[in-house]
Amino acid sequence: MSEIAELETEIRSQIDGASDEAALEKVRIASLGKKGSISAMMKTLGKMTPEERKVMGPALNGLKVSITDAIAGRKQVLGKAAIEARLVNETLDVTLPLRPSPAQVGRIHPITQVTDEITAIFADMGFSIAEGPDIETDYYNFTALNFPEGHPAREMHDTFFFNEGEDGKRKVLRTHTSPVQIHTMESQEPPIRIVIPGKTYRCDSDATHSPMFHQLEGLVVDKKSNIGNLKWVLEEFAKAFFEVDQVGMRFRPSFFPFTEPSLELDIQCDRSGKEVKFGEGSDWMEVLGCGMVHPNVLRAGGLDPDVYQGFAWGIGIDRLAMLKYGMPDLREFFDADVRWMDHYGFRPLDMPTLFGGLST
Ligand code: 2NL
Repeated sequence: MSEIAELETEIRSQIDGASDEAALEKVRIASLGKKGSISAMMKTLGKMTPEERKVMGPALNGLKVSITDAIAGRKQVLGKAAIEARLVNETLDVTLPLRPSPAQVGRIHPITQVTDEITAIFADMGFSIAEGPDIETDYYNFTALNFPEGHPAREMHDTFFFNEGEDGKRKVLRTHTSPVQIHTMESQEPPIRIVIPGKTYRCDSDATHSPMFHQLEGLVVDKKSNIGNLKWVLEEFAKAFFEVDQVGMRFRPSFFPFTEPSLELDIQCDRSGKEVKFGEGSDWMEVLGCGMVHPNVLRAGGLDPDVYQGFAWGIGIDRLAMLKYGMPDLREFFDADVRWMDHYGFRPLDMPTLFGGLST
């Protein structure tokens, strides 16, 4: 067999043996490329006699054309095979169920939900939301709120104290959100209409007490704010929160250092059935504490009690969440158990609004 025929046989067997397009490209470079075997043979033409060249020239050209064609043919076959292999491997079963999105799986914690519900109600009445730090000075947590030093009322709050600071004083984890109202009175001219949701801390733990809990306080200060206004605000709140048209209310005298008079609000309820019904019935349920702001507290806020007067209230968010959504043990709120969250949590896109129905 001539040299050319031998080379052709060898290259054709390499072409047939190429299992993919990359391998075929290697064969092309090794034969037709600048340094390829066919190109090398072409270069020998110059050293041949004219007679030899007359025979070898057309033969080599023929080889080049036939190998080029063979590679193109093989390339087509391999390309088709590659697409077919992809079609087999990359099948998509469109009948499989979709994986749920994070917005479908995630849950809003009942405390967040109830905080959003309560703030939506007061925002609708024209209240602003105020916030402040969890770590407070003794002055803002107690003294400014009419708890004199050494006064037994300080013992009512099982306070978490920090170690002494450089000034020899011990900061505290706020035992209520009331320090925020003092900061607001110091920095803002009346009329003041604010609600303050937030975390509060007391050293206490059982089925209805957690060392970290949540409060929402409200404060109104103006020249003529009175207890009639307070009663209306709380009645509108109770109707909206418990999602009823009428609510029987009862105020009982109480004591808080920062209000005078101090009152506790009960709403009527019915516990005869499986679930508690709010707004009507023969039972009463304690909902919140309130009162007229004590003159000493107005003074601490930089306001003249002969010019201004105000009312305030404090709601335990965790307790209200337990009442409204029937959760028996407060400690489960903070266990971070996904099964509990799945059961009691709320869907993230169902935002509480007054027009949409708070809890739907
Ligand atoms: C309760 C009672 C209450 C307030 C909080 C308040 C704040 C200022 C002035 C006057 Cl700056 N009052 N807050 C008033 C009455 C009651 O909370 O038992 N909450 C769970």
